[in-house]
Amino acid sequence: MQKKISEIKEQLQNRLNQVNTLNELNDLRVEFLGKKGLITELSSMMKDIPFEEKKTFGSLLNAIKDETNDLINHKKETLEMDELQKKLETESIDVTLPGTKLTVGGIHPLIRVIDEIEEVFVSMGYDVVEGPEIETDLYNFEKLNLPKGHPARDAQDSFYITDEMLLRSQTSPVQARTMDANIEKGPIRVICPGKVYRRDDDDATHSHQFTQIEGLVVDKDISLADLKGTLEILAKKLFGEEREIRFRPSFFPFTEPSIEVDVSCFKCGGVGCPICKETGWIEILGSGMVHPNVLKGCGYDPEKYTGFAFGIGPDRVAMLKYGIQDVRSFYTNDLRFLEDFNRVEGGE
Ligand code: 2U9
Repeated sequence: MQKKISEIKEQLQNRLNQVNTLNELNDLRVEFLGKKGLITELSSMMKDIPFEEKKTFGSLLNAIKDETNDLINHKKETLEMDELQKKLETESIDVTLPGTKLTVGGIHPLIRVIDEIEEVFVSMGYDVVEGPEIETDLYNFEKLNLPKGHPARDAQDSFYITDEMLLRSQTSPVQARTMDANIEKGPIRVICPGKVYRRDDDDATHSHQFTQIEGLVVDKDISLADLKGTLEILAKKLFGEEREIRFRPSFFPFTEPSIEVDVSCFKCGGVGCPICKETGWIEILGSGMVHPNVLKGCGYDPEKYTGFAFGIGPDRVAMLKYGIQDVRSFYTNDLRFLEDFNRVEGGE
């Protein structure tokens, strides 16, 4: 019997040395201590042992059971520790590694200019109003004193969808809608930024899609002096406090008188350089006093109310301010252009 126990012990030790996983260890436990295990089988021999030896045999049996349990449990602990160690090694986090860089978008140059202009006018109490890009002939032309047959509504210049619908060719219909919608026919102070569309062959200075910001003030006793003071503030905020503006007579169907506005060159200060084509002045804005027909057409009495309006092209302003040579770069979404611009303009 002693021999048998020694054999089992030796066998257990050999098998334990071969075990590498917890699953294998479980199989081994069944093999030795399970219902049909080697040690359990040994217990069944008790009935054949002479009475006087039963006690010794029982003690040996208990001892080998305890020893086997201890050895298996110890092996279990070792395997569990190994597993944990492996996990710690493979899943460890190196806190000194540099973080994953998140790509953050920048603000588009046109939006920067639009934001800047909006800020100037919002600080003077204007509302920012947006409107539809698909417009009716009525609001895009008719209400703006552009009757049918006027050269500016020539199909060459606009994208007509039907006889009565088109992609707006200017943001002016938004102001016309604002006047119409004002039930009390009271004062208005708005700027209207947005995309506009004209049939044009795209090149470095022309785009069939571009942006505009138009402004409209309607109130009692609004004069050209108000227009001049307002646009002077805008020019200084956009191009520097030393800037001056000058008026030149012009013609727009929706304003009378109509005025083009030049700003003294921000590059040379007015002495002449390539940016201002040696004139010292840069043409920036169109403006004028709202035509009485436009006021009337939108429900305002031109005897009681006057107003001024202006339009500015953020594309042109951005090109001048940031030295951008090709208007198409605003619309082609070339990341090299946008990223380059963001670096210059206080991105990363
Ligand atoms: C209403 C009444 C009057 C808006 C005006 C201009 C002059 C103008 C151009 C400047 C640069 C367009 O983007 S641009 O090419 N705009 O010259 N716009 S007055 O006059 C209005 C608009 C709406 C109801």
